[in-house]
Amino acid sequence: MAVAGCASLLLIALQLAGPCGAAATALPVVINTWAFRKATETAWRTLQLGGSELDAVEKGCGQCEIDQCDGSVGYGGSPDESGETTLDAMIMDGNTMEVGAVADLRHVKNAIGVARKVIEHTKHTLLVGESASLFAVRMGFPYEDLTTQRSLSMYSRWLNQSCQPNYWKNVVPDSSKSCGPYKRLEKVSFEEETISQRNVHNHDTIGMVVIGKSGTVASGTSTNGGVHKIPGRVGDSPIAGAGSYADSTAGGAAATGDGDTMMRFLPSYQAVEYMRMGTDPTVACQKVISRIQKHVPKFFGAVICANTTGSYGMYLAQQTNFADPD
Ligand code: SD4
Repeated sequence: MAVAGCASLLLIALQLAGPCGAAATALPVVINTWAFRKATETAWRTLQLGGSELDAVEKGCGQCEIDQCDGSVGYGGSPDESGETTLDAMIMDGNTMEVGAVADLRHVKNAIGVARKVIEHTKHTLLVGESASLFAVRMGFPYEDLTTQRSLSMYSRWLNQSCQPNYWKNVVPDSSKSCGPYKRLEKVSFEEETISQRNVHNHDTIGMVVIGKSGTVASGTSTNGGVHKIPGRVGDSPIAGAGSYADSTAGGAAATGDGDTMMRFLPSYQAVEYMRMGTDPTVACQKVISRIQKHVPKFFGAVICANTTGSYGMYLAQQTNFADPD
């Protein structure tokens, strides 16, 4: 049996047969954001070895956490304003509609593994912060430092350039020129963001959709979020319907990009709903991106979509005036 691989900068897919892209119709299918091929292959292998769709998502995204994919997944990336790496992840079962998620997870590397334990060992959906870390330790995950030489030097470079860029506004001292600590300005102005720090170079979350032979859908994400984020910030990735969504009666979708914007629109949920109505996956992805662009033209992000026949597609909103952080 030949496995057809299909890769671009934004989407990688593995499927038993059929041409790359939206016309393919074979199950199972594994798709994920970005060119994280090892993650795709790990998920695929998991299915071939008899693992479930959830196992495949967990192992596939977990591979990226081990590999620190593009520095945007796993430990040692995206230091926040205090220099710490924190992780967001989720996993969703499209049969039972159960979700397990962790956000602002500290000191534990395998975020999607912990998210899976939230499904298996709790009646909750989302655990956050240091309390999520304590839960992880109870579940047997090691408690360790997520800082690396790379994240330390990113952090000190940022301090040396007056904490630029950052995510503050309407504060004193002027956050576009100086480091904090900041205090709020009495007069709040609503100026448009001029230069975005979110772009194709620093937003490489893994989002994955796996559809098994029988049409069972699972999805998941894992990320270390935005570089130099304000401590406590949680993005779209651990939020069901935002970071990813799975429904075995329709399909699955996952998002990558500017989570602060994307989470307001629940693009993964919306894309699955379009596919439920019969919309082609590429068009479903495009429609949800266009809806966000109507409100936030400069937003950067992408969505990948797959339906239960094994067709898949993606759409990318790429702004052109971004600043390269490196
Ligand atoms: C976030 N959406 O935390 C994530 C980052 C990301 O590709 O997608 N990177 O906003």
